[in-house]
Amino acid sequence: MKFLVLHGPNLNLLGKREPDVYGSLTMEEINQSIGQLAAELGCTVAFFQSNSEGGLIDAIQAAAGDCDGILINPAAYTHTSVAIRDALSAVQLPFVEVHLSNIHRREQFRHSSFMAPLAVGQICGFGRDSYLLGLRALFSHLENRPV
Ligand code: CA2
Repeated sequence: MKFLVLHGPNLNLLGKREPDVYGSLTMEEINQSIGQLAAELGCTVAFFQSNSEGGLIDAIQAAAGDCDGILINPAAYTHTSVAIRDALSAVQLPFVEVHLSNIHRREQFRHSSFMAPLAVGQICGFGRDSYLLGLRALFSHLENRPV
């Protein structure tokens, strides 16, 4: 099984700015943990980060036919992007939406997600563990899926 791990805008700054909100781990360190878990589970992961909507959409489209599912933190685009939602809907790949912070206990504008209604599920508030829990959930979802 192969998964695409997608990071949205500004997540490349993790560990370098605002550690009080998003923690002190860098995106590379989070990716390393995801890679370790993937090896334990026996699956493969590919990583991609973009600060642009188009970059993320191109990656989602390219995942069709190449990946079995997507683990995505759309970052601020969660709350704004119909285009990313449409791309996820078009490729018909199961995906899990993850967030480092608990978006539901933050500002009102972060409470809604254009992607969540299409997702297998959403995990937020656990920092790096949101990604690890998300990968486990996506993996189990696909393993248990009746053929
Ligand atoms: O909690 C999350 O994972 C978010 O997706 C992070 C987004 C935010 O817009 C969402 O509402 C929740 C922001 C990512 C920005 O990342 C930064 C990292 C370091 C310094 C500044 C921003």
